[in-house]
Order: sequence, then structure tokens, then C-alpha cells
Amino acid sequence: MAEINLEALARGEIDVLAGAISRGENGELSERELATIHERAAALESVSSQPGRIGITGSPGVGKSTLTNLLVKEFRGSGAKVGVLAVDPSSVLTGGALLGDRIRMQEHYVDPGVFIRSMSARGHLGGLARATPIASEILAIAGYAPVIVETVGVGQSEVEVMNHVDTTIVVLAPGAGDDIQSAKAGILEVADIFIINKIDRDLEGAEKLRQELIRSQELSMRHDGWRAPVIMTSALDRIGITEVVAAIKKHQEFKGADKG
Ligand SMILES: Nc1nc2c(ncn2[C@@H]2O[C@H](COP(=O)(O)OP(=O)(O)OP(=O)(O)O)[C@@H](O)[C@H]2O)c(=O)[nH]1
Ligand SMILES: [Mg+2]
Repeated sequence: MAEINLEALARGEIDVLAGAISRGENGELSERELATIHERAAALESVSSQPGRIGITGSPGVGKSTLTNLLVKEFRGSGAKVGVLAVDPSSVLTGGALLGDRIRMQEHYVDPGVFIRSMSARGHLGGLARATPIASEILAIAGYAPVIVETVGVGQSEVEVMNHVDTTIVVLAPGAGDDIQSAKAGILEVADIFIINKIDRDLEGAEKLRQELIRSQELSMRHDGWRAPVIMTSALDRIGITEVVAAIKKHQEFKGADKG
């Protein structure tokens, strides 16, 4: 099979981009191609002024896609080309049938500056966890920054996907059974930013959740010294989005400084 035309990819040619991601999904990229992709993406990331990979995770229906949609708008406003990967590990069971419902970004489909791709597991979770970081690197080479990775739930597979982003956002909502006690293991540790969404529905519940999160953070300080901010949003009313963007930038600056 012909190798990826990296020059065409770097020019942002959409068919080359889509084809490369498909080959990554199907495990068809050679070791050499993978190494080249990895190298190029890393080199670009170190010079890019835009945020890199942003992960958004949380229980079904908390508002991840609605928030992603608004973040895409914010970043487009500053002229960036934005990539979106909607990852659905549950598609191992459902065959990906739900995925269409999960993407609420139709308005961006006509914008050539936004590339949206849904990735379902097709019965093989390990493949998905591998293909997602490759896809985000391919997008980076094609000039997309940031790349937003939306993934459903906070189980082990999502944590796996989130290991390959620069900033992980965990979205919660009041009254969604999302209190701290019931939050699945691993969630507090992976979050760089917490969003409490749907505050328009239950401000009191949201405030309670916020207090709980802050308390639990006081109990377990992270090794790197970063304290995940807790941001209250209503994606419906577009409240809190600029704060989220500011927090993303702050976290990525923090990580950049960390790297030396
Ligand atoms: N009241 C209220 N509804 C919201 C808010 N944000 C999202 N919703 C609604 O919640 C529903 C689910 O939103 P999505 O953005 O699809 O949630 P999601 O987390 O991406 O869902 P899955 O991908 O299926 O897990 C939709 O009907 C949204 O309109 C909000 O801030 N307030
Ligand atoms: Mg969604």
C-alpha cells in the first residue's frame, strides 16, 4: 500500500487526512510511518502557540458535545483550525449506533476549518485506544490545533484514551448521580479541569458538587502540584465558556513550563 503523502497531509488535504486516519484505525500504518507521524507531531507541538490535545470526558448526557461545540467556536474565533475526535468505547457493545446522536456539531460540518471524525471501537477496544492518539497526531500534522477528543464515560478505556491528551476535562452535572462518592475510580486523578455543567437546571446542587470536589482535592494533592479548577457552566446558556478556555490555556502553560 502507498505510504501517506506527508507533504499533502501537511498542506491539509482533506482526503489524504481522512485516509491516513482510516489507515490508523485499521492498524494499516507501518512502523516507519508511525514513527514519522510521531516525530512530526511532536516537533509541531513544541512550536505551536495554540493548545494541543484536549480531552473531554464524563457520563453520558452531561453535555460534553454541547460544550465541545462551544469550544470549537471559541477556538475558531481566534483563527485556529480545530479537530474533533468523538470516541465511543461503548460502541464495542452497540456497534457504534449511538455515535451519531452523540455529535451535536452539525453547524461545523460545513466549516473547512473544522474536521470532525467519530471513532467507534468496532469490537476492539485496544485498537481504539491506539488509533485515537495516532489520529490526533495526524490532525496536528495537517495543521489542526487544538484537537478535542470527546469520549463517553470515565471507565478504564476512557482513562486510557485520556492518557494521550495534554489537558483532560472531566464534565459533571448536578443530579446526574455524579456525586463524588459515586464517581468512578480514577476520575479525580485524571482531571486537569472540572466542569460542572447544567447549572441552569440546579444551581444549588451544582454548588454542592463544587464544594465536594474542592474538599476531595484538598485530601489528595497531586504530585505535579496542579490543582484542577472547578468551572461552573451552562452550555445551554453559554455561561462559563471563556473561563474554560482560559483554564485550558493556563494548564497547558503549566505543563509547558513543567517540561522545561
Ligand atoms: N439544561 C441544560 N441542558 C444541557 C446543557 N448542556 C447540554 N444540555 C443538554 O443535555 C443533552 C445532552 O447533551 P450532549 O452535549 O449531547 O451530552 P453528551 O455528554 O455529549 O452526551 P453523550 O455523548 O451521549 O454522552 C442535550 O439535550 C443538551 O441540549 C446545559 O448546560 N443545561
Ligand atoms: Mg456527546
